[in-house]
Amino acid sequence: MRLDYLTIFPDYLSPLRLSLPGKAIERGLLELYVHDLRQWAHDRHRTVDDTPYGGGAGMVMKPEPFGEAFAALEVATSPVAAGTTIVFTTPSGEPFTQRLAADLATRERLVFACGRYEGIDQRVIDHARTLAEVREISLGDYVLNGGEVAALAVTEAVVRLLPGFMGNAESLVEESHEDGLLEYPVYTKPASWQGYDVPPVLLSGDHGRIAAWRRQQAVERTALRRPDLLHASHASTEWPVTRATPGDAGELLTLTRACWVQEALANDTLDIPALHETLEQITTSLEAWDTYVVRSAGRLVGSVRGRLAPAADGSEETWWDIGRVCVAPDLQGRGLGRVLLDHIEAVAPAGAAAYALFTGAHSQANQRFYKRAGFRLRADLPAPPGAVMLTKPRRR
Ligand code: 6GU
Repeated sequence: MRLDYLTIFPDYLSPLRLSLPGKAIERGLLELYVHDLRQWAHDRHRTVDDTPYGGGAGMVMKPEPFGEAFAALEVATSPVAAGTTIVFTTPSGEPFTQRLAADLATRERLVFACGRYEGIDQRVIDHARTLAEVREISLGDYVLNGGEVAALAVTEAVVRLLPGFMGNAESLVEESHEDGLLEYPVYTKPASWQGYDVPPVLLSGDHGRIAAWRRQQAVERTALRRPDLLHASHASTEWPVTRATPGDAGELLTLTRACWVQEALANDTLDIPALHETLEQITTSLEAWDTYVVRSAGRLVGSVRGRLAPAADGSEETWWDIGRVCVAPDLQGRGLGRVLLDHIEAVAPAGAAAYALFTGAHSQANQRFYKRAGFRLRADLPAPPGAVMLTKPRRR
């Protein structure tokens, strides 16, 4: 992985050479370059900011130095979705999460643009989107003086996920984090310290009881400190998947439209045919497809469907075509997509030799999701314009 940083305070990023990224550099897993943005400011004072059009407090970072920097660092990739992500650290960005870190860890190159003052001229971000994938990321709901600390935090979270950086044991811990619960409390020797005893169950040697205790502790902690997470993480075990009925058609239409619109925006596509599907078509499709839905607090929040079809590779096999894996936009990233995918695979009839599905050719996040679930890209098989096929052999 290659990391570039654009900042007016290069020294602020010197911790990158220490500890974790430092080790990754030594091992050849990482190349890292910190650039002083002022080298692309050419007036006598090497000015990088100016007053905001329309008035208001503070200063705005000028577009030209960033523009020159992107050109000098050759950040453009083609297609735009491939390889490189430009990260703008800003308090008005999307919240930084473990999931986002995992996503960034799959990229070949990250270019961090650290904002200072009141922000960066919007045209820099608009321009960046024509060069590479762009993420605007915030650490949380508070304001730092600049994006440098955020870039450090994002870097540390991403680098520790790079393949080959940490042992397998740690990557498994990562998985458990991703189940959306806070960590359970941990203890080490001595068993008794200043009158405080380690919970006896941990000394019992009974791994089943230990696992159950830890799970319960994690749930209790999460309920106390982050009830917002608990709702979601519980959902992965409590979201019941049920067969769709004709009465679900209206909500299915709403849900799939929300997903398609999101997909269209993510792919810079103005239109996709499925957006025009009517209520009647959805209702009729319930006969041709085995469709399943998930409800949370009464609301339809997930859908998936499957049907048997001749294999797309021209063999004599029958495949299980999977479609419409949709998760309500506000519940994405919490495991519901995986619940739906696991379910539709599990209900495939005995005759199916493989699973097959289409996703957007430029939907990096979708493709990563399916790859993590065992699907492989099939460039050798036909797909509608703008889409790619992925398949996964059925395990028996
Ligand atoms: Cl990424 N930047 C700034 N300036 N403040 C923040 C932040 C980022 N995340 C939280 N607060």
